[in-house]
Amino acid sequence: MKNKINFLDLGTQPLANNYLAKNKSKKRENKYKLIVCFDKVTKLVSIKNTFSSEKMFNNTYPYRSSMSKTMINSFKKLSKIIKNKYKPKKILEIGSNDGAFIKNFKKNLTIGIEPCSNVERITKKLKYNTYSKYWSVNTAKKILTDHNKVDLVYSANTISHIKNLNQVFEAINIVLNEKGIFILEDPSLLECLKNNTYDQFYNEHIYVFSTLGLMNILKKHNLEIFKVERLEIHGGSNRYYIKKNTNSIKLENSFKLAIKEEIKYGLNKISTYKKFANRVKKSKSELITILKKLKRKNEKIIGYGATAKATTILNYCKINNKTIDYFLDTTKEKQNKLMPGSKIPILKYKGNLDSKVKYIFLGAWNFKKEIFLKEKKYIKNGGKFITHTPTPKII
Ligand code: JHZ
Repeated sequence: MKNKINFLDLGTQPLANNYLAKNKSKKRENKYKLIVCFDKVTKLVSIKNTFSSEKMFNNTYPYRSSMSKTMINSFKKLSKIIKNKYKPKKILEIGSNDGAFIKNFKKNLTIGIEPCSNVERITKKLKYNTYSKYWSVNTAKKILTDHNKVDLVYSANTISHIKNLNQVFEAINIVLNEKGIFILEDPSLLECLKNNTYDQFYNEHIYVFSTLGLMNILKKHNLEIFKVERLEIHGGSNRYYIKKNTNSIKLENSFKLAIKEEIKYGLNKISTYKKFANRVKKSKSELITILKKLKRKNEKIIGYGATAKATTILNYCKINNKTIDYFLDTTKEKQNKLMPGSKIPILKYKGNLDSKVKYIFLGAWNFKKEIFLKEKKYIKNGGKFITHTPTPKII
């Protein structure tokens, strides 16, 4: 703990994916102090107060990976590369959610691990080989017994959600072939700092990884990153290609470049994070100013995409339903519920936006391209979006 320095305080927050039923709006929510810290030794950035996996990922989990075309296309593209380049006989996905990735493969080729049983049921129904379990050494041993070792492990937006990284990587070593590849994909800390997307921090994102930090933890488990692919997805993610260090694949330039760029930006120094924290404070006051100005003119503002990330912004900036009337979302499990903390209602996205709405707060800013394309009529008719990244503005 001595090595960890707190650098950002995002206030008191509810659990981000804990959408409230309308009749439970008076119920006291579980809240915590969202503080972000930097580990001087490992260079990992993590949140200070965490919840158990059972509290966050259970049989009422609302998030579905298949809700965006961008995600579906990204998984499709990667699957093609995997099939052509690595030709694995067995693939394991950690955090298989509703099957957006594994659906690109034959059923006998993949194994999925998804702890949220309500979500895992979706892939089980489709006859995919999925387990409703948390990723751990015990789960890895079970996979080994049932299937033997695998050639490829893939995990997107999941490893950063697990506190005990040592156990995560120990478990990877159990199931991965000596020549196997582990592909890990998560939001990039560098992009988060560059774009002031402080909403990447919430209870589920225990870590926001840099190549530097991840490399240090992997090293302890004789695992090494040999390639880093930069993705636009989720506002800038890194796809890390990892191997056992007994595997003779050589380190690619992209890995060396990623490290170089992170050091150049200062991801190894606390001063960089302190500067980011100052920018976050400024971002908060600028966003509040924009919203207040619009409300003074009696403008109606709604939200688009009831994301987990939006919960951090709404609660940090103390925005409630006096400012944003409602959020629209395509996810059935979120509709007719209330945003955590701010209690802003979430309505079903039906395709045509209310013509009285001139301003939309972009909760799903990470799918801006997809959403702007979908809403070109609204934009053509003068409709505006409000975003907080890279700096708060109306676009
Ligand atoms: P999206 C979740 O975070 C939780 P969130 C989790 N912790 C994580 O890491 C990421 O996902 C990967 C809606 N939408 O992906 C669908 C529309 O309504 O940014 C989703 O509810 N219309 C596991 O919640 C939300 O927006 C659309 O056109 O921050 C997007 O959520 C589109 C494109 C999306 O993740």
